[in-house]
Amino acid sequence: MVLMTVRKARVTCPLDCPDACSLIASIDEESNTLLKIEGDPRHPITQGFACVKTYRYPERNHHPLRPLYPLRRVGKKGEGRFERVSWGTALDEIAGRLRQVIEAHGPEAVLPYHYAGTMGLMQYEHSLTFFRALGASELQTTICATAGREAWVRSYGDRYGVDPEDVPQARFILLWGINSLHTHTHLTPFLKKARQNGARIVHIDPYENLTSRFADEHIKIRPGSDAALAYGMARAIVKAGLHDVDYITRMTTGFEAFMQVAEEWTPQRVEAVTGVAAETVERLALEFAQARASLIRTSYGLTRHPGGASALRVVILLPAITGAWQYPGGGALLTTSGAFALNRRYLGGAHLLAARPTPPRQVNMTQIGSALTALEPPIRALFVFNSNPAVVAPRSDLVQKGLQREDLFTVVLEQALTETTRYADYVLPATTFLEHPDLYTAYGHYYLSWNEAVMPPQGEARPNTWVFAELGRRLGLDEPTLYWDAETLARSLLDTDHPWLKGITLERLKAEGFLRLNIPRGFQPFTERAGTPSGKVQFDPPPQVILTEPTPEFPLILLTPPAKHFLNSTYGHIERLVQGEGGEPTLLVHPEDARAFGAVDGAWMRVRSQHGSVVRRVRVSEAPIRGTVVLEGTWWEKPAPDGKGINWLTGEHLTDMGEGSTFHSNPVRLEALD
Ligand SMILES: Nc1nc2c(c(=O)[nH]1)N[C@H]1C(S)=C(S)[C@@H](COP(=O)(O)OP(=O)(O)OC[C@H]3O[C@@H](n4cnc5c(=O)[nH]c(N)nc54)[C@H](O)[C@@H]3O)O[C@H]1N2
Ligand SMILES: Nc1nc2c(c(=O)[nH]1)N[C@H]1C(S)=C(S)[C@@H](COP(=O)(O)OP(=O)(O)OC[C@H]3O[C@@H](n4cnc5c(=O)[nH]c(N)nc54)[C@H](O)[C@@H]3O)O[C@H]1N2
Ligand SMILES: [Mo]
Repeated sequence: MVLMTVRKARVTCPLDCPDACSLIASIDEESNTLLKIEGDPRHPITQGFACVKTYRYPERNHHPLRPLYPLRRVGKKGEGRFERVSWGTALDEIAGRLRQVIEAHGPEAVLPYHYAGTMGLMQYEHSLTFFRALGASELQTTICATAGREAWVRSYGDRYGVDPEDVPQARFILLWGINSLHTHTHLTPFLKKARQNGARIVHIDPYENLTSRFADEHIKIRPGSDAALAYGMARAIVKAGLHDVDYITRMTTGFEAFMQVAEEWTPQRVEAVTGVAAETVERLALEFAQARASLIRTSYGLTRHPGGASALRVVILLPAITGAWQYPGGGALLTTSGAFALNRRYLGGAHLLAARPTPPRQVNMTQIGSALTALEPPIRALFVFNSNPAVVAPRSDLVQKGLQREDLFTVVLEQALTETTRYADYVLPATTFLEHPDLYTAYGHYYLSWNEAVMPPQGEARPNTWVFAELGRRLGLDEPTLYWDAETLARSLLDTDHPWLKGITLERLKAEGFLRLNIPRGFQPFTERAGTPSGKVQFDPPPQVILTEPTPEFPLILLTPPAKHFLNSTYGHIERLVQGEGGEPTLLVHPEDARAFGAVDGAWMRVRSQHGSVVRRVRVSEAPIRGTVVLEGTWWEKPAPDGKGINWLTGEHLTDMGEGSTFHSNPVRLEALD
C-alpha cells in the first residue's frame, strides 16, 4: 500500500474570470501531486463550489503536455521539436541573443506578448518590469477589455458598479451580452436568490445558450445592434414619464443631447434594426423603469463589435435615466476592478514608463499578426508569456506566418505545450498558481487575496519573474524593482492611504487568505458623485449607433463566444473537458440559413471569411438569430477537423473606442466541401 500524506491548502484561482474563486487544493506531499481542487465554503462568492473546468486542474497540473525543463528548438519553426537544455544554457543563450538584437536594432525591436493567463499581479503585470527596464516596445493589451473600459470610464469614470452581493435585492435583472452561466458561474446563486425575492431575469443575446435557458425570458438581438435597442428603451422610458428628473438633474450631464438621438429610435425602427419586436422594446423599457431596483449585469460580449464601446455606453446609461442606482441592487455592473485602489506606482515598472520623456513604440496586441509580418522596423525578439497568440489572436494566418519568420527570435514561457510553443526558439517551463506566491484582485467581486506557493514546482518550472530577473542580471540591468519578490511587491501595492484598503496588510491576507475591500455594505455608487472629470454621470457626447453589417459576399455574422468547459484556450488540451464540449468544435446554424447554404445537420462544411476558411461540423439549430452563426470556445487547433482554429476567420478591425478586439463581428459564408 502506498502511503499518502495529503495536505489541504487554500488558494485563489488565477484564471481570467470574474469569479476569482477561493479554492481548496488537496496535495499529496509525498509525490508532490495535486489530487483535488474544490470550492472554498468560506468565500462569500465561491460558496463552496468550483466550476466544471477548474475541478480538472489536477489533470492540467500534471498533464503530459506540461513542459518540465527548458527546451531549445531543434526542428523547423512550427514543428515543435525540441531538446532539453539546462536553465544556465537557456538563459545565457537567450541573454546573448537579446544583447545582439538590442545592439543591432535598439530595444524597441523587442516585444513582450502577454495577457492574463494568470491574473496574479506579480506574474501577470510585474513580469513587464524587465521589458520596461530594457525600453522594449509596449504591448497595448486590447484583446479583451479596453472597449468596455473606455465605455465605462467615459460614462461613470470609476470602474466599479453594483456589489454582486447586492444582486439578490434587485427586482429586475437584465443579463445583457453576457453568458454568465458559462463565464461567471458564481453569479448564479445570487441570481437565484433575486428570483426567489421576486425578480424577473431577462437575457439579451443573439443566440440561445445556457444563460438564456436559465433566464425567465430571452430576447434575441442582431449582433452589434444593442445601441439601437437601448436608445429605443430610453425613448420609451421618457415617453412614459418614468425617468428620474431629480437624479438626472443632480447627477448627470448631457441628457438632452442624448435624448435627441434617442428620439429617432422609435420602436418600429428599433425592430427593423435589432430584430426585437416593437412591443417587446416598449414592454422591456417599462418593466425596467417600473421595477426601480433594476440591474444590468453586462460584460464584454456586446463590445466585440466595430461600434461595441458606444453600444455599451447606451446600455449602461439606462440606470442613470431611471435613477436605478439609488435602489439596493439597482444600477449596472461591468467590472469591479477599479475598486482595487492599490499603489501601482512600481507595478511592472510603471515608474519607468512615467519617467520617459517619450513613450516607447506601441503595438496593439489585437493586430499582432500585422505587427509580426509588416511592422517597420521589424520586431526581432518576441517573448510570449501568460498567453497563446497562435490561437487566441485574430488573423491566425498572419500570426502563424509571423511566428514562422526565421529572423524572429521567440521565447515562450508556458505551462503547456500550446500551439504557440511550436514556433518557439526556447520554451521555458512556467510554474502554476500552486507553485508561486501572488496577490490577486478580482473583476467580479470585491475580495483581494493572497496565495502562498502551496507545493514545489513540477520538474524545473520557474515563475516568469524569476526568468526575467535572471535575464536582467545577465544583461546588467540595475532596476531594483526587477528583483523584487512577490511579498515586496505586495507590500508596495498595499502601501496606500485609500480608505478601501485601510487595515489590509500582507500579514492579514496571509492569515485569512482573502479580505473584502472596505467597501461599506449597501454601497450605492454614482448616487453622490462619479469619477468623470465633471463629477457627474456623462451622457455626453451621445454615443453613436454603429452597426455590425454582413456583406453580400459574406452574409452571416460569426460569433465566437466562450465555451463552458474551457477558459479561453487554457484547458483546451484536457481530454475530459474537450469531450465535455462534444469532442470537436461545432457551428450553430439557423435552419433558414442552413437551407440557404445547403447545410445539413451533422455534416462538415467550409466556413469562409475574407481572411481564410476552416472546416466545421454544422449543428442546425433554432438557437442563433437568423443571419448569425455561432462557434463556442477558443479551441486548441488539433481537435478541429482541419487542424485550424476559429481565429483563421477573424479580423484585426478595432472597436470605436479603446482600440479593442471585434471577435463577434466577422462576416462569413458557408460552402460545401469539394
Ligand atoms: N467558461 C468560460 N468562462 C470564461 C471564459 C471562457 O473562455 N470560458 N473567458 C473569460 C474571459 S477572458 C472573459 S473576457 C469573460 C467573457 O465573458 P462574456 O462577456 O460573458 O463573454 P463574451 O465573449 O464577451 O460574450 C458574452 C455573450 O455576448 C453575446 N454577444 C455577442 N455579440 C453580442 C451583441 O452584439 N449583443 C449582445 N447583446 N450580445 C452579444 C455572445 O453571444 C455571448 O453569449 O469570460 C471569462 N470567463
Ligand atoms: N475567436 C475568439 N478569440 C478570442 C476570444 C473570443 O471570445 N473569441 N476571447 C478573447 C479574450 S476575451 C481573451 S482574454 C483572450 C485570452 O487569450 P490568452 O490570454 O492567450 O488566454 P489563454 O488562451 O487562456 O492562454 C493563457 C496561457 O497562459 C499560460 N499561463 C498561465 N499562467 C501562466 C504563468 O504563470 N506563466 C506563464 N508563462 N504562462 C502562464 C497558460 O498555460 C495558457 O496557455 O483571447 C481572446 N481570443
Ligand atoms: Mo477576456
